[in-house]
Amino acid sequence: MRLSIAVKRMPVTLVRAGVNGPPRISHSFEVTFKYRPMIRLILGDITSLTVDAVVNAANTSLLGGGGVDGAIHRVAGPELLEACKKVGGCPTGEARITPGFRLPSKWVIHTVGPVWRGGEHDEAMLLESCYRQSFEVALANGVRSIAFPGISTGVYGYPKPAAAGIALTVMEGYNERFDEIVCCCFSEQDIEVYQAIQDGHDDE
Ligand code: AR6
Repeated sequence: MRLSIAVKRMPVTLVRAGVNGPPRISHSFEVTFKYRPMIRLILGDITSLTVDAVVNAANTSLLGGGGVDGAIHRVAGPELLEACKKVGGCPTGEARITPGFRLPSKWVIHTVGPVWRGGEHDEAMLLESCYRQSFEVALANGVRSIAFPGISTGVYGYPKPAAAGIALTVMEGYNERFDEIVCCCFSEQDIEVYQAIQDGHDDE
C-alpha cells in the first residue's frame, strides 16, 4: 500500500522542551507558525510532557522493553506494568490505554508499531493504523492533548522520513478534534526530519 502525504500547509510549531523553564507544553515558546490547529514538534523526553496522554511505542506483550517504552515504565512506576498485565497484550497496529500513574500525563496509550522488513510487509498500513487507533482510543477517553514518539523508528527500524510523513498525515486528519497534538522528537535530527516535510509543503 502506498500512502500519499497530503499535508498541505499544515501548521507546525517548534517547541524546545525545558529551555524556558519546566518542560510543560503550555510554558514553551513557539518558533514557527502560530495559527491553529496545533500540531507541535517538541524536542525532549516524552515522559516529561504534561499532556492528557502520551503514546508508548510498545511491543505486543505490553510488558515493557527498551527505548521510549522503558523510559515510560521507569517514570510511571511498577503500577504501569501491573496495569499492562491486566490488558493482556496488543496486536501490531492496534492501541490500548492505561493510566499514566506517576507520569505527568493522565493516560498512556500503548501502540505496537511494525518491525521494518523492507517495506513490502504492510509496514506503512500498520504504522498508519497505530496512529489512527491511538487517536481513536484517545477520543473514546476524553483526551484533548496527546504526544507521540516516532513509533517504530527506533529498534523497529522504520525509516524516519517515511514514518514522519505517515504520522503527520494521520495527525492532520485528527487535529480539529484535539487541543494539542505533539510530535515528541528525541534528537535535533528527528526535528529536522519533521521540519523537512513541513518545509516541502510550504514551498508548494
Ligand atoms: N522520549 C521521546 N522519544 C524517545 C524516548 C523518550 N524518552 N526514548 C526513545 N525515543 P523505540 P520502536 C524515540 O526503539 O522502534 C521497545 O523495546 C527514539 O529515538 O523506543 O517502536 C519496545 O518494547 C525513536 O525515535 O520504539 C519494543 O520492543 C522512537 O522513540 C520496541 O522497542 C521509537 O524508538 C519498539 O520499537
